[in-house]
Amino acid sequence: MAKYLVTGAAGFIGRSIASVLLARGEAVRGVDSFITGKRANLAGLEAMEFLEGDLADPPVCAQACAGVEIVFHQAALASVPRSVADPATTNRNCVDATVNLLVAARAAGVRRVIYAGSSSVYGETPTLPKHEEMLPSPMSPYAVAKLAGEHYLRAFTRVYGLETVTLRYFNVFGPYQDPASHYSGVLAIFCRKMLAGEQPTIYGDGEQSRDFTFIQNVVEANLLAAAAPAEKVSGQMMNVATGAAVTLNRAFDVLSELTGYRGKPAYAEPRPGDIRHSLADIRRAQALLGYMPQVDFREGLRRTVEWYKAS
Ligand code: UD2
Repeated sequence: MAKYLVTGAAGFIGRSIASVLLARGEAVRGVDSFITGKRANLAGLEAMEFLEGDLADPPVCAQACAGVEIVFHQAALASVPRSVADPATTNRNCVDATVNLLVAARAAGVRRVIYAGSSSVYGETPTLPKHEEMLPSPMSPYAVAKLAGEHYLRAFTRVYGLETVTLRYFNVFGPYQDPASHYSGVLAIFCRKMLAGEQPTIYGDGEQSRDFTFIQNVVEANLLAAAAPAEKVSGQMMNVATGAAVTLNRAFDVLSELTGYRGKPAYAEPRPGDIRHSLADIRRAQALLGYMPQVDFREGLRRTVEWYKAS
């Protein structure tokens, strides 16, 4: 019987967590609807018990949670512009799915749920770095949905005693991130295009910045959140990032070096719902989890480019 459940196991972050758990010899179940997850991402995860299904269907959640002790809830429709184009579908796949999962987790006697939160919940507030005491100010339907999920987790801790932890990820990138959709993360899109010799487009002037976080740091934070004592972490939310901001223009320059791309980027209108600057204060995750980012932006990007080249 699986001890761990990874939702969104055919997605970028989910498959990365599952892979490390399996390498440790853990019994893992994965669930994915393939709305954005890819079958190809399951390669190498053959030891995982896999369930195809949509968490917006309560019976799928019940089946997924049966016998499980710890859930890594990574399934989501992760994209600001997708949520701007279709808020109801984002709500279904982020909010309904999360509530259904929590109800099933409680019914199945799951001990802890770790949730993929998002830096987008901070919104366009001038304070930098963003720290967890700040009042959230979500700007996009996606940010609202991610924040609603956090609140549901906390409510389930308060009213039912389910252990929950929210990790607010800041712009995660790395191997297995889908580069092919226009809803993909910017670094994945740029890697694919620049390796193919195609011109990438920067929305806005390129001076917007992000605390781009390499996947390995995020996986590590999840494992720490699973192992931390409940009295320290249950009902808490914390930033998971590197604590360093990089502008898109700078990211483009580093990628030019790493990919050998010789051209200039195209510039287009800024994207609606976009945030200008995002940078995390990571002291809470350091204090509560002992989290320290192991891989910095440049090294992470180097590994990512190597991976896209090889795949
Ligand atoms: C948000 C969250 C992030 C995560 C993610 C899920 C913030 C600060 N971050 O990421 O934590 O939850 O949503 O999807 O809210 N861009 C271009 N060219 C492109 C694609 C994007 O210039 O081809 C720009 C885009 O306009 C934005 C930046 O790159 O200014 C980053 O965009 P993104 O879609 O990679 O991620 P973002 O910041 O919306």
